[in-house]
Amino acid sequence: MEMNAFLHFTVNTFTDKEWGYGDEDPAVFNPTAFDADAIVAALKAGGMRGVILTCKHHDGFCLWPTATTKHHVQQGDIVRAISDAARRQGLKFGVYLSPWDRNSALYGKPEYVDLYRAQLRELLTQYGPIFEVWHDGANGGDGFYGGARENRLIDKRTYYDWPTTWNLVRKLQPDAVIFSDVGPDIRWVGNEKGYAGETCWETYDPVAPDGGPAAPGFVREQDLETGTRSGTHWMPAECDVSIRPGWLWHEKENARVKTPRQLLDLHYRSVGRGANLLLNVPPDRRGLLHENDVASLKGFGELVRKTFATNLGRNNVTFNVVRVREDIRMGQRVDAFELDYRTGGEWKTFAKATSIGACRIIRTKEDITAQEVRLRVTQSSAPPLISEFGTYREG
Ligand code: FUL
Repeated sequence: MEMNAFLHFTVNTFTDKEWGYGDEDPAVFNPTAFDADAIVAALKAGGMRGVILTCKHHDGFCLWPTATTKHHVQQGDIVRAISDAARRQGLKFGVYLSPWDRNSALYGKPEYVDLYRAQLRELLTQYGPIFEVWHDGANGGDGFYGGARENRLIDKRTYYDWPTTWNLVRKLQPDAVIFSDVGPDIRWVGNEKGYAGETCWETYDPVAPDGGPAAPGFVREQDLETGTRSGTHWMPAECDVSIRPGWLWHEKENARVKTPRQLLDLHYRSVGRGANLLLNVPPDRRGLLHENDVASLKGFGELVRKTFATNLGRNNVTFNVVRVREDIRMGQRVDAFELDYRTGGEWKTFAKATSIGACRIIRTKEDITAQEVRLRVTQSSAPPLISEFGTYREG
């Protein structure tokens, strides 16, 4: 998929918070000009292929009229509107459902896990094909909890019984990929800044901070950026990052939207390191993306399209971007490689790197004009299978 959008939209949009406590009046969620098609069109212009919506964030407010709680949208169905708009415009739709629920009186008890699964069942059966299911690792702490207003800590390793939940996802949406700190299909990259490690293996074996079995929210974070070369799980990284400082829309951050160039740099450091970029663009109180975010997405989409529109190939040309791909259906084979160019009779090395995987992008510091460019695999775990090797000029 390479690039997907994240939509953080909930009561917090209206209370100016990042994390709602769970005691918000559902009536505060009142977008005045909600337009799912306009949101999706802006994401599409940014080059996004899928969109993942926070159907329920930590505050417990559900964006669809769920039968599991009264704490949900008063009118309409935001999940329906976004999923329909996505499909109409050719984007895939995915769901974020926060395991931590600061509204539910049941949170911390075994019954809550049943409720969480019932919510997931609604989302996975009523909104068409789901391409990704996103389980957040932020889990447990203080909250409203139906009026108890207390601190509730859970054992992250055992409380949710994740394998049972993941089996349910497999059964209801066999084609969906499951995201969490520990997969099972794609892993968190270990930071919320939008970049993967300079070396980033598609393989990874989850390890807990204490060396034992890991779980969402209970993982040795420093391993995630790089993965595990000898790992037995094929679990590529996903880089979640917001276009703004916060995940939710805040008026005061309207002037702090990342520029198209900053986003292009993130593209190089996420997609260009074999990972997915999951770019959050939060709707505002109108239920639209702010004009600054829309402009930035448009500029970013154009930059990526222009940059990779023409593979300059072997025609004595000037380039500053190289893109290489391995045929990952046959695994990740290359351990290290170098790039050389020839001007006249002389070959010069201009880049040395390690992992390739699904995609590797090298942005050179300066423009290079060459008669020939070559890729030398200096170390590999099996015969290398390069499926793409192109030179480009940044747009
Ligand atoms: C974190 C959450 O606590 C943030 O609010 C946000 O949803 C981010 C994507 O994940 O763990």
